[in-house]
Amino acid sequence: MTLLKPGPTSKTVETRHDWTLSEIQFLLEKSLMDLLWEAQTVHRQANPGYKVQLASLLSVKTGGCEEDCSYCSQSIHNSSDITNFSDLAVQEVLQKAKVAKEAGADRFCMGWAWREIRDGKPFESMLQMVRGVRRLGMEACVTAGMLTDNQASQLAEAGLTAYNHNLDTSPENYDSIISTRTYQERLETLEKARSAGITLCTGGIIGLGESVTDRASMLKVLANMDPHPESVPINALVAVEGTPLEDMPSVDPLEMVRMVAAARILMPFSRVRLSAGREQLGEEAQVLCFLAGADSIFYGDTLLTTSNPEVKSDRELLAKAGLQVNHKFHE
Ligand code: SAM
Ligand code: DTB
Ligand code: SF4
Repeated sequence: MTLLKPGPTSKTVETRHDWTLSEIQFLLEKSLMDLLWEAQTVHRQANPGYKVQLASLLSVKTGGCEEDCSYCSQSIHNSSDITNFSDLAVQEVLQKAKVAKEAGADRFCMGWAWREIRDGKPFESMLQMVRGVRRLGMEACVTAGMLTDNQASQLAEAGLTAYNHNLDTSPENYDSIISTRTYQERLETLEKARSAGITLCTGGIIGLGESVTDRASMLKVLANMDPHPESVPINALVAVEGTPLEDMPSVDPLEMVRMVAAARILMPFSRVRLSAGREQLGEEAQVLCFLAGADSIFYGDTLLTTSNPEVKSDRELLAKAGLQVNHKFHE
């Protein structure tokens, strides 16, 4: 009996930046079996071995944000209960980064609930945090709203690996979700980070009430960036009490699988991050997302203000699925 070993196929992966809306919508609406096959064909060539990056997330400055993002617990326009948080100091943050590294993470992402980065002491602390995380040998990612060219170059100089700023949804659906910042401003923020030599982490959320065409349209903006964003987080809405979207029905897990698969096909060499909403997905759907091309998760018991699967259960899941991680776990 001849055993067929799984391995790369002879077809080479093509990287394109000219995807049309109808091509992308066609992918999203394809038979799930065909979509998964196509995504796997790409993923096995781009990421042989199914390595998964573990990224830990920490909210450094929580709540009180002036923006009105209708999904977000941290907006002053919403009434979610997040009163127990206080801003974290440099040493506290670096201690948490060290713990995350020892737990197996190799990327540390820090969040500030700001409309835009402010100069002065908080920014100096941010730079120190970035330097400290890099000194630990981890990738450092910051998400803190809009930024200036000068701030972007200082962050680049401090060694920042990636700047996270999500598109969230399609240009067409955007105004129904956020009114205090424009889509164009989001694109300009990404451009500033890119010009300073920082890699981009940008993606979006499903489950906001958008149509399949909206999902395709958001993916089109991402996939037609040249170069592609190095990291593309796909979030499922976590419907937080006190936000206008608190009563949204939870996302069908297979819709996440479709988004991940489409993102993988469109951006073969980007990291596709299975982000918020994993608790609602269940193990089987997460495994399908890994098959479809997800190659990173947020790892740690909390996201920014909401919970995430426990480290222990994530380790078990990765082991059960036979996925490789970049670092060994330190018990
Ligand atoms: N204030 C910064 C900004 O908006 O860029 C950084 C923090 S913000 C919380 C980062 C991203 O997390 C948002 O753009 C959004 O895509 C995602 N996010 C926030 N709340 C979420 C929720 N309840 N469910 C799913 N994703 C969420
Ligand atoms: C991203 O796309 N998702 C992460 C990270 N980038 C910053 C944030 C998810 C937040 C989920 C809701 C919360 O915990 O407040
Ligand atoms: Fe503020 Fe970011 Fe939340 Fe929007 S998503 S309200 S910008 S913290």
